Amino acid sequence: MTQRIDKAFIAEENAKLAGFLKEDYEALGNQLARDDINIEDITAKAEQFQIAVPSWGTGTGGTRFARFPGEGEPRNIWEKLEDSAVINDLSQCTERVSPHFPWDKVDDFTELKQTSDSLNLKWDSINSNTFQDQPGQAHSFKYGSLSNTRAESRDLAIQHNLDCIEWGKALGSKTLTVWVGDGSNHPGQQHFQSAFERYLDSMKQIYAGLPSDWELHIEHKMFEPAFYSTIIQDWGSNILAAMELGPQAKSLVDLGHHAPNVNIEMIVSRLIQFKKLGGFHFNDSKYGDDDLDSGSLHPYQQFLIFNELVDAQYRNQEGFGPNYMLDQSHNVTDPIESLMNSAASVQRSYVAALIVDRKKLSGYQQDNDALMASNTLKKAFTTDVSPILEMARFNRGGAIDPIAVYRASGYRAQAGRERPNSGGNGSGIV
Ligand SMILES: [Mn+2]
Repeated sequence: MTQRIDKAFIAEENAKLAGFLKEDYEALGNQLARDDINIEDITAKAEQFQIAVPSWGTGTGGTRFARFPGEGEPRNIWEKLEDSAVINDLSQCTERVSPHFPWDKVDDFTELKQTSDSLNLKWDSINSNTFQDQPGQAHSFKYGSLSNTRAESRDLAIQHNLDCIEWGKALGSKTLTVWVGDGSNHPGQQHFQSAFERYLDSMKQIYAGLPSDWELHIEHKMFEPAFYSTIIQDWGSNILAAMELGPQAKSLVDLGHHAPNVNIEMIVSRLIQFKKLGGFHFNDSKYGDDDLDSGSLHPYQQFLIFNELVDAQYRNQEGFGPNYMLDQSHNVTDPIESLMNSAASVQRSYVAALIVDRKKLSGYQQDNDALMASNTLKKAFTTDVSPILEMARFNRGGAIDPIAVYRASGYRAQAGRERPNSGGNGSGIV
């Protein structure tokens, strides 16, 4: 097993930066105090923030053209857990891993749970996979899974999701996320209503197998692999399905799964209002489902989404408690570095949203003072909250500068020596 990064090494590296952090933290604390914000309160909340890492994100991603494997890629779920542990040890906000089945399927789930426990990791939402055929599969998903016209294919897809629930129970998960590639590529290929009825009928059978303390998250996506229509195309189809299924069914928002320029933060608000926001897949994009690193292109959009989330928290909105997860594809960076960077980027949006003056904002909204309302958000967004993020990590025993410590540790080179023959490992192209 690859050695994790030693705690003493993290402390040694932190010692080089602790003096600067103290100065920066004090300066920011004084700045926030002018607006009656206690920096310690914000830091305490930052320390509680958690975002899950996708197991498949620890390997190099790819496109439909090619995949360029990286050095020392994890070859199985055990090695994905090792990398996830490194990410969490340094970042201190990624204690949960979201698995994808059957890619991460093992013979002994008790052993897998024991391993994750030993690495201080927990399990987030279980992701089922009915968007590809497995070797030797009796009935194909070529023309859809849960909405397939043939009952044999639908039954296979339903059973796989029920299996995922059983595996998830063994791991201590409480959520099943269902995304299907079902749809059509030609006008007329599919009868829209009949296909949606078949999908709902299948989902009802999965919902019936859900333990009472679990949630079923439905993920929408407007295109790909079906390019004319998809069964759960948008948040409208998504919430309709969730409402049809029942209170344990909620909608999941993947930032890259919308039409260009859609106002995602408003969708988030609507889903919160009707107790249907289940969770997020964070990533960023310029054109479509690019799966770029979170906050790399549209940090303000990410902040505006968190503005809605923190607002719901602030108002103690009933039924609010979404799962946060990264869902990215790392093609040209070290996945461990990208995941640490992205987790911190999402955490930054959360912290910035915490320092929005909500009383003032509400007053400006009531008075229709558009400029000052907008400036109130901008003021929080443009405040550099880096010292809070660094202090939160430092207080929890993580790294003040995770990327620098990771690079200094030589972990990747060591993984390269210990994990030869990287190849088809179920990473990336999702
Ligand atoms: Mn996703």
